[in-house]
Amino acid sequence: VGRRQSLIEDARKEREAAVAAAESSEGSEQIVFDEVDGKALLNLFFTLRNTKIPALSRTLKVFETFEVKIHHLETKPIRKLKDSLENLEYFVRCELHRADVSTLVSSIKRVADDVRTTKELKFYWFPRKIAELDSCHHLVSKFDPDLDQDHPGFTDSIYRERRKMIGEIAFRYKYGEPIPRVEYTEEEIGTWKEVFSTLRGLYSTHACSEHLEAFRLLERQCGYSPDIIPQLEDVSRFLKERTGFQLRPAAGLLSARDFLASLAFRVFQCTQYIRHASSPMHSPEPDCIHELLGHVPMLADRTFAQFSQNIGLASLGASEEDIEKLSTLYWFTVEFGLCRQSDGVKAYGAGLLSSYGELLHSLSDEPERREFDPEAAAVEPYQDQTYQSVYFVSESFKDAKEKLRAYLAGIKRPFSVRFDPYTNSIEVLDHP
Ligand code: HBI
Ligand code: NLE
Ligand code: FE
Repeated sequence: VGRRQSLIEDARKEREAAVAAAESSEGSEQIVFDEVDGKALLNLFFTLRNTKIPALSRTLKVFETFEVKIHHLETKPIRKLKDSLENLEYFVRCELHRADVSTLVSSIKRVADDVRTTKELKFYWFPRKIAELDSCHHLVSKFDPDLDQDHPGFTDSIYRERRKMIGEIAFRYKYGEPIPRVEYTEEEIGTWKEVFSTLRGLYSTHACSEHLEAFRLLERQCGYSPDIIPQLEDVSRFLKERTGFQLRPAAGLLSARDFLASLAFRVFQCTQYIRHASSPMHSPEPDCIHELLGHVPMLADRTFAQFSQNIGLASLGASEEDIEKLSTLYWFTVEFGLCRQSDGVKAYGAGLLSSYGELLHSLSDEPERREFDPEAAAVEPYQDQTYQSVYFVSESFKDAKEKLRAYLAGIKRPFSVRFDPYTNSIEVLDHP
């Protein structure tokens, strides 16, 4: 079972749990409406194409008769297939007694044409303030060492205990607090040292220039070295100064919706535990090696930071299908992206920069390399147990950012969002 399967299961659960998913009754004869405290909230659409002049006032009279409270009334030009004449469609959002709904609708049908009703177009809840990320830590059970028999830590009770302890930090964490420090054990530092030293040797030939540059800064300013596992609080402060990104502790693999939502606020959900000592060269799940060596240096780059935030903003309140596409896109760029540079193709994906096994594989003759195209990358099947067989190569971050922007602009949502950096909050602009 790949991560994709788990995401689908997760999506199904979320769908069931969600207060209401987008729903519309276009084309159906049925009357649909929302009910609140015995009142009906009705969205009514009609045209007056076959009726003569005082039609609108006659229609409104019907609303008056039923003592309907009109919340909103608007008109929109439409073109019906049958006649090429332009018509106006009326949209009325109103409130009335539940018992009057069907009589009202049939009375309207007598004076107006093309009458239809829709439910309120609802969308998934999403955080609008940065502190609301405190409720975005829904974990997926994938890769849980307690539940996954293939996890290298499954039979290691000491490792599992350790994961629980470190995970507790994330569950208790509230926005604004300093991230508690972890005193890593000798064995954990040993794992870090092995991975750090091997990767450090590969970066000059395999990592993109942006990663190399940030890595030098992290060594100088943040104590990156083979002997010390950096603390998230220190790294978070470093990033805040560079690009405004900050870290918050995560207990493991989060739902794609929660994970992506945090990016909208320039917050990166960061695991704090380390991979099992028995598999240093590759871990299928994120761990602090992956975050600190793969993600953090990239998030210190301005263009890349903006790229990441843009995916996050597009994910807010998005449909299940779009979340799936955005996380696949994230997978083939932020996690496993390659880019062309003056001295050849290099890695910028964090999943490559934190796994010496896959870093070597990605730039060898084995895998297929394709030109980055968001439309294609968003639907390319991927697996998360071992190395990828396909990688997407970008011209540059700027180019990738432009292509992504064009792709994201095509995603439909009944509203648009804007991040306000002064208040760290999301402004929502409703589309009629
Ligand atoms: N959660 N903590 C964490 N780290 C990730 O990298 C991560 C995640 N949840 C979902 C996820 N990545 C993928 O679905 C991305 O493709 C979005
Ligand atoms: N495979 C990566 C590593 O070993 O560091 C982690 C990928 C997390 C998505
Ligand atoms: Fe990652």
